[in-house]
Amino acid sequence: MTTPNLIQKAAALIRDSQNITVLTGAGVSRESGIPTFRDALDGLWARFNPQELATASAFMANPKLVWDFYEYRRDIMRDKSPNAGHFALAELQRRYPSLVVITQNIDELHEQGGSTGVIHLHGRIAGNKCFYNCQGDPTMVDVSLLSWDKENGPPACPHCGRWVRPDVVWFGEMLPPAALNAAAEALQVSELMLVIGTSGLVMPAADMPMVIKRRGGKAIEINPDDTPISDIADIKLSGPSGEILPRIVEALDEA
Ligand code: BV8
Repeated sequence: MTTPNLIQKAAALIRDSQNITVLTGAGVSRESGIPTFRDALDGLWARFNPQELATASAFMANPKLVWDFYEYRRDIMRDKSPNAGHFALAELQRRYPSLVVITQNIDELHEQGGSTGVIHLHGRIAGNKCFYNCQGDPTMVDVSLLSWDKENGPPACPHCGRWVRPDVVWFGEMLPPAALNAAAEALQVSELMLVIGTSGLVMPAADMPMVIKRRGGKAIEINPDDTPISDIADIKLSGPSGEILPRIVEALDEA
């Protein structure tokens, strides 16, 4: 449980910072009802390890299985709404317009909660593209315009007839250069990073708090559990982000 004076300390760090970066993971969407990436999958997906499904080799080996895995997750995400944590981050950005949200999440709840300029390191599940980017990287495909037999898995690219895939970054794939460059630019000038709802296991995102620390900056972690980032955080706020972030915003108004 996070004590009030830790919240006050976090608020003081925020007040003293000019360029704040925020790195979020699946935990920030947990209170919206979206299971985290490493939450146990349920139903017919319970026997799968998401990390093994989120790869190009798994998709090439069994395009229907991987396509259906993302359709399952899209169905879960479809009717979910931002939670108090997303709204609090948007309020923070209104007060500190130079604040940059860097997310590992493939949902768009930050945008729906009012955050702007969100950097998606791992893509967005709502988008699809040609697996071969046949018209250039990325060759986005609007599958709502296509009709295909869903029993066969992914639709065919309307340009080249080969597979369409979700517009997310799979393990072993490079992150989108534009997102990586935008994140690097933000990290270069940031004195403070809020690290929220990530297990800190996936590179290169998980190294970003260290980039800030190596430059003499500070890190605040918000997570009910301990992670590799907890060891380097200047302040560790243990608890759900949907509860802690609004308390931090409130504390900004106190003396
Ligand atoms: C790359 C999109 C260069 C898909 C994701 C061997 C071969 C190839 C690569 C590697 C290798 N060894 C290492 C690598 C690099 C690899 C990597 O880091 N692997 C790790 C696992 C060892 N990284 C990559 O491959 C990256 N690319 O490095 O390119 C390269 C290229 C070729 C070869 C080498 C290098 C690409 C990584 C992107 C993978 N795609 N997502 C999809 O979602 O299906 S990553 C996936 O994990 C998630 O989507 C998410 O983005 C990411 C991190 O997960 P979290 O967001 O942290 O979620 P998690 O469930 O883990 O944790 C949730 C946390 O929330 C927990 O701590 C929990 O306590 C907390 N929480 C719970 N409730 C709350 C809460 N917090 C706050 N409030 C709450 N209420």
